[in-house]
Amino acid sequence: MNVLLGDKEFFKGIQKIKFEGQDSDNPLSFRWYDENRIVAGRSMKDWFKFAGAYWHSFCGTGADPFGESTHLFPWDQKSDVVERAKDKADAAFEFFTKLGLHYYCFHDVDVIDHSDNILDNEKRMSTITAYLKEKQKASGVQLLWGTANLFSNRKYMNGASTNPDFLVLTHAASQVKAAIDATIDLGGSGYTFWGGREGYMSLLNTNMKREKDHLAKFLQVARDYARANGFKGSFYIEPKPCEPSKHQYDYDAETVIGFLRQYDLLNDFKLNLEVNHATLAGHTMQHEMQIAADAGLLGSMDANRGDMQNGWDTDQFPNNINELTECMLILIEAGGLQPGGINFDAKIRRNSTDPADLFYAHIGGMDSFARALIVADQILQKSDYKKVRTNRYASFDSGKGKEFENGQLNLTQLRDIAAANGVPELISGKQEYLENIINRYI
Ligand code: XLS
Ligand code: NI
Ligand code: NI
Repeated sequence: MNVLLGDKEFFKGIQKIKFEGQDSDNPLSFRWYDENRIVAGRSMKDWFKFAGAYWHSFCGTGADPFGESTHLFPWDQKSDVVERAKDKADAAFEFFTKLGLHYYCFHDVDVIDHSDNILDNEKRMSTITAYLKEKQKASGVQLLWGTANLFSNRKYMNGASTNPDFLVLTHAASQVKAAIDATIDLGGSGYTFWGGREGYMSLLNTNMKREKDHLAKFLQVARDYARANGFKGSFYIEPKPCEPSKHQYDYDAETVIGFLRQYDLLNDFKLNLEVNHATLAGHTMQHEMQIAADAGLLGSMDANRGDMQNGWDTDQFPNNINELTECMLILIEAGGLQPGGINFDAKIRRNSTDPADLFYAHIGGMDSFARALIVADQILQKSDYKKVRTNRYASFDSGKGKEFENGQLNLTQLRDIAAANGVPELISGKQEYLENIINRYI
């Protein structure tokens, strides 16, 4: 008997997924992701710290506004709350172990059902935390980050920490406190805030300034509580512009950075960026990553992709090598995610109903990242991609350009330089040349 699986096995017939290389015909193998392979000075495992998302993989039933569940989970059958939660944990850890995921992430309500009773919920959370701790110990799988779901319960329909009703805010606080306790107890390296309903549906009934002040206060007290209780990890804000609210205060990376600066939270909070949220905000993921990296706040990442034809958060598994290669260029140049990893905040489709589908989805995502990392490393080592970009700014490297950068020239002096030097030449931005480099190394 396998000690990890005990007497139950949820993904029967699926063995540990191995790296078999590009020539393998086995769809249940990695073709690119070879966890110990060193790329740009670090193992793939360390670059990525891939994490499973409890909510999509073990709770997402496939139900949509038009239809009932299609994912009928064998771990969701028992009537006893704790027994059901343990079955789910068993299934989750069986999956993480078979796939070779060394990390996972959860919301409080993913790991165990919650009721309307705060005391009851605290008890439930500590019971399941003790169980998860055993599972972590037996498998070596670690908690990347924890979070509280402050958006599904009906009491949060007007927001959680930005709710106009103070009592609702206190309920959110009770959940965050218990989720932070669980995260600390499980040795989590991060704690995430995604503000699903922290925003508004209509400005007609909203005092935006007051709501943002409340959000900041809430983050401050959560931070203070966690630090006082020994949490050394990073807090993350996960930007998203809308959905479910019309407008969310954590709109995009730049907006969140401005907010963190305004409320003096930059020392404790970093960004957890998500691909599909970037595209919803009208950006590329590359844009969001570069903004965060430039601010030293590239903390963690939720991997997925949107649908080109639809404007919502479809959370599909990543498979676009071009897009990921551009992201990996930024990741390598930034020195990686600090201190987070890559969480598969992605869901298999409603009609993907074979137990193996969850494996295919993750294998595809992990292989896409691995291949993109290898390609990006080749580009950085072998091509003149970096040089082309650096050279565009050469006029600021010395002489008057350098003086300007150093703040040594005033507006009149700048005018005089223009008058003395004539009309600027047209200098190509070489976009297509650079785009071809990406494709060449793929
Ligand atoms: C929803 C978010 C959510 C967060 C965690 O769009 O991506 O899943 O990652 O609360
Ligand atoms: Ni997410
Ligand atoms: Ni999302």
